Amino acid sequence: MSTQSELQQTIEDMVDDHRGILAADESHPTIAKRFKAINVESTEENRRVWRSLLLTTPGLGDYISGTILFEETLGQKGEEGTLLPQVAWKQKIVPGIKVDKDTAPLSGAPGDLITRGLDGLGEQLQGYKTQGARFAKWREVYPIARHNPTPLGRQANAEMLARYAAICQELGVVPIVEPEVLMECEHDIGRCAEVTEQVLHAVFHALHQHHVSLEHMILKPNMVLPGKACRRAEPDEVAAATLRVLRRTVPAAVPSINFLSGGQDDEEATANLNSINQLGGNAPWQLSISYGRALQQPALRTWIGKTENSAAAQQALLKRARLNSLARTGEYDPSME
Ligand code: 5MM
Repeated sequence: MSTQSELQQTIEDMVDDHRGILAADESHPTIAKRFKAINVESTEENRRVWRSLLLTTPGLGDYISGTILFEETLGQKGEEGTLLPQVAWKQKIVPGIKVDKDTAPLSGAPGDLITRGLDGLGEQLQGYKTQGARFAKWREVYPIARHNPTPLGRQANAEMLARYAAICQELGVVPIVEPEVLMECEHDIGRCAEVTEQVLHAVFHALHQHHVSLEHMILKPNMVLPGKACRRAEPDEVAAATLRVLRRTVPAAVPSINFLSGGQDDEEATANLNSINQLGGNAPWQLSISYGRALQQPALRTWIGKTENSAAAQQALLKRARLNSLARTGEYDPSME
């Protein structure tokens, strides 16, 4: 199969009008934090058990079309001895891989960050492909402050995302491009809109310069939200602000926009997606999810590391996946919770 056909097939398998992506790609420090909250130690075996529980949830493939995995998970097996990427694909959930590493301060731009991991990425991706990964994900992180992100920060981060995406596509791997403007700040929704618009503008400029095929990528942005220290915005306000920014910056050739949840609670993230789809019904892209916490948190709190809670935890995951699927068509209502 040519790389072009591989890319097209993966997009067709991942993008439709009712499913979304499950982000289960927490790095070791992040999963340790999530497990600590439920008093579970982050051992390789516990991570395997948890991620196997997620991917073997009966019916999950009705609502989830792709899952982002961490490197370790690609080589782990479920209880029946099947490799987890194959377990996912049994339910028509396309397995993918997080390839970004940690972040570091960006020299010359105090307050801005840059993500590491580009060295040797091509070789790594070839290995991940043999393990079943058909798409990849790279996240750049943008904290908001009075002078951040700086123009240099926006440009350098966009360049990284574009170089990563071009490498992926050369190898027939669909890139998820994730520029995350953080919520953990004190800004209002207007400032988030301003920054997100600048960031996405720089990202699509860089993608164009690096000849990235927009038809064969997925954008994973933040919603436009006030910082956590501010009052919470209503879903219709979030939807209007988010769609305004996306319409100004994201070309219609991009097939799907899959939001991260970014620290919103699970019901808030579903309500916001619902309003975005109600208001954006005529948008040129699918408007979907690539949630980590907002899909996993209720299941994690139900599981608390105990085998006897596994089935209930899977039901909790399935409920969030189903409600977010309803939100894809604007049919979610908080009374369904
Ligand atoms: C922003 O984080 C991504 C989406 O998760 P949320 O919906 O919870 O915001 C997520 O895919 C993230 O990139 C991974 O969990 C990896 O994060 P770390 O911080 O471990 O690299």
